[in-house]
Amino acid sequence: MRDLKVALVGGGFMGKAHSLAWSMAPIGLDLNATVTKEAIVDIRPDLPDVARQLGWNTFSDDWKSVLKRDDIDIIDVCTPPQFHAEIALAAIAAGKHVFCEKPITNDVAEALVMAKAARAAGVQTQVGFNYRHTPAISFAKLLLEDGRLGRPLQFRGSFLQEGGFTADPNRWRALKSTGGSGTVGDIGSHIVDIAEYLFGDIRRVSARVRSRDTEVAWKSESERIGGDLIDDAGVWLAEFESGAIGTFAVSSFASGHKNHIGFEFDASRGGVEFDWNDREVLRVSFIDEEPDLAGFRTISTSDKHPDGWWRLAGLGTGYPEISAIQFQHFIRGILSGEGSHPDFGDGAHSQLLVEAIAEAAVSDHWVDVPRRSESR
Ligand code: SOE
Repeated sequence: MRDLKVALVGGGFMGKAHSLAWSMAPIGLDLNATVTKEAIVDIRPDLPDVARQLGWNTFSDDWKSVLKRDDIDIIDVCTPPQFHAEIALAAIAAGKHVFCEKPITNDVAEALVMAKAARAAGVQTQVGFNYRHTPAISFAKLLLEDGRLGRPLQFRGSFLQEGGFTADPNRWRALKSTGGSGTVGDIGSHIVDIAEYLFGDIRRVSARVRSRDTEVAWKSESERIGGDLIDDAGVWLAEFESGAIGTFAVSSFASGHKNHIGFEFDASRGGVEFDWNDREVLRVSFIDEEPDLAGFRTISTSDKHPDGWWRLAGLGTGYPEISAIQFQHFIRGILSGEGSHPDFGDGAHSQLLVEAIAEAAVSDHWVDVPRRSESR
C-alpha cells in the first residue's frame, strides 16, 4: 500500500472541494493507496484556521518552498488560471505529479508547453474536468464503447448558470487579464469535454458568443471584441470526426439555473438523456425493444456501473464524490505509471477547442479544431 502525499495550492472554492475529495478518494476499495493531505498553500490571512478546518497537516504562503519538499508526491493547483502555468511547470520540473484545475491556462501556447513539459519529465498530470466522472456519464460511455448503443449520431448539450446576475463585476473571473476564461472556457469546456469523452473529437465548429451589458441586453460585437471582455453566453454547432453532429448552449445569465448540465444524445441503436440535477440516473432507450415496452428506462447508478461508489443505488452522488472519483483515476494512473485522462495534453486540446469557438464567433466562419494528437 503506497502513501501519496499531496500539497494543495489555492484554498478557495475549489480548494475546499478538493480537500473533501482527497479525503474521500482512498475509500475506493481497490485503490491500494492512502493519501496524506500534507500541505495547503495560500496567501489568505486566515490560512492556519483554514488548514485545520480542511484537514491539512501543514500550511505555507510560499508555494516555491513547498515544491522543494522531497516528501510531497502530488501538487494540486487550484489557483485562478493565470497562475496555473508557472506553478504547474515548476512542479513538473521538481518531479511532482500535477493535478490542475481547468483551464490549465487561458493561453494556448502555454498549454502546449505544459503538456510537452509533463511528457518530457515523465510525471503524471490530470485536469479537473470532474463532471465526466459522474457514474451515469461513465455508464453512457460504456454503453457506447461496448456497442450496446451503436454509433454516435447527434449530441445536444448545455451548461447553464445564473451566477452572472449577482456576481461582483470586479471579480477575477470578470476580465481576461485577471484569468477569466469566460463562460465558454469556464463551463462550456466541461460540456464539450463530456461530449468528446462520449462521441470522440470535434472536427470543426461554428459559433456565436455574447457579453453582457448592464444597460442593454448584450454588448455589441465590436465592444466585446475590442475590450478585455469575457463572453457570458455562447451557442455553437459542432461536427465530430466521426461525422456525428452536435449543438451546444452555455450561459451565465440563465435565470433559475444554479449549476445545470444537461445533455441528450442519439445513437444508431438507442439514445440517452442526462440531467446533472438528477445525476444518480441515466435515462436510456434502445431501438430494438418490444414495441409496447419501448421508451426511455431510468437506470439508477450503483457499484454495478463504472465509477459507481455504493452497492445500494439512490444513496446520492454529489460534487465531492465526482471530484474524489477523478482523483481515484489520477492515483491509479500514478501507481500503474500509465497515466490517466484528461491529462495536460487533453487540457491543451480543450484550450484549442475553446479558442476555435471564439474564433468561429468572430470570423463568422466554420473553424477547424486542431487534432488532439497535436497537443499530446
Ligand atoms: C463557476 O462557474 C464554477 O465554479 C466553474 O468554474 C466550475 O468548473 C463548475 O464546476 C461550477 O461553477
